[in-house]
Amino acid sequence: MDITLYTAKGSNSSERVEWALDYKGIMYRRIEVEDAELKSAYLRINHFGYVPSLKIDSEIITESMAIIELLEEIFLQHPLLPGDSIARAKVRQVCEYINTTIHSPQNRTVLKFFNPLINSQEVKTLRCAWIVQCLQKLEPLLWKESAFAITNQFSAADIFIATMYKKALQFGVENIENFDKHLAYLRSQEQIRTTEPGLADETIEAAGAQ
Ligand SMILES: N[C@@H](CCC(=O)N[C@@H](CS)C(=O)NCC(=O)O)C(=O)O
Repeated sequence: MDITLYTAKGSNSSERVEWALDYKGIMYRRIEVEDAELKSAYLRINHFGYVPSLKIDSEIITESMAIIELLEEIFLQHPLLPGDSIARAKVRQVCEYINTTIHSPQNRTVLKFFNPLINSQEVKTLRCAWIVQCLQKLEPLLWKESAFAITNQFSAADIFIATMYKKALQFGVENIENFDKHLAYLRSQEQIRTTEPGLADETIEAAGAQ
């Protein structure tokens, strides 16, 4: 199978897919789309102008959740959705909340549509406040059975939460204790840590900053 991931620098939704691909040990080509290309050449790949897109042989699939579900169906190794139906629905519930409620209104095109005059500092402030408020709402549903978000296994829910929380930290949100603990727990597991997108770069940057 010939697989290509179209991503962009700093793309939260693409990181989810990248983590899923790497965690499952799937071979793929990674193409980083430049900002200007999102509104030009790349529209031939994804007419919404969004990343991620995944090309599987001649088919192109968009939407991170749909892509991860597809990977889960094709590549059975290292599952990211639990076998039990209720547990699976609970994982999807977390993913959908993050994808549709937390992430969608932060999309640049959405923010600009509703407020064309919004400047980048206002965008950042709004995004931080929204992420923190929503993560706090999500918190009571998490970590009931283990230090993983749902059940006692790593799942797509852990990926969606950790990538969203990392984005919040990059924007300057103050640390939230339980989300810090979650991230630290994930990083204590070798297969999860070694497949986390950007972690190697962060570690190099942190070492350089000392
Ligand atoms: N619901 C979509 C969201 C895709 C999305 O919002 N992608 C952002 C990057 S994280 C994007 O391509 N934005 C382009 C832009 O803002 O111009 C998914 O899960 O894939």
